[in-house]
Amino acid sequence: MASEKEAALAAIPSDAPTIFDKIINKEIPSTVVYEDDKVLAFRDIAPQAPIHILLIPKVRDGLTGLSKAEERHTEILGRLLYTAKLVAKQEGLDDGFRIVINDGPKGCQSVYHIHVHLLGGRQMNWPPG
Ligand code: DGP
Repeated sequence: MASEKEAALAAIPSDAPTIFDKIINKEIPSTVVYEDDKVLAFRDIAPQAPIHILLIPKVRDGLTGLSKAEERHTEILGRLLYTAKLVAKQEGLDDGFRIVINDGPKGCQSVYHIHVHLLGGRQMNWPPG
């Protein structure tokens, strides 16, 4: 299986549908931990921490990555972060957690549907790799 870095370098940034559309449409299984009309949160298939959850907007609306954000996206961006806090609480991450948004090849992004990583359940280090 390719490393996350290899997957990111192999990924072609584009507006094409991604695997996350299939997860949203329940065409492929995922472990959903939170869902509302705008946001879906599910466990990462390749966890980098005991708790590793991805939060995504159900409608991408051009937001393939954070670098593509426009004024109209501010509401969903805020909602993703607020939902990350709710899910962190739900997961019992009371001593802290980490939020990551990878962007572009150098940011190690492999799926071009914006997503917030919520990581927790272990001591994090700094700086990240
Ligand atoms: P990034 O590298 O920031 O683009 O993160 C993409 C993440 O998506 C990566 O941590 C692995 C995860 N992922 C990729 N495909 C699937 C999948 O089919 N199911 C789930 N649950 N996660 C996936």
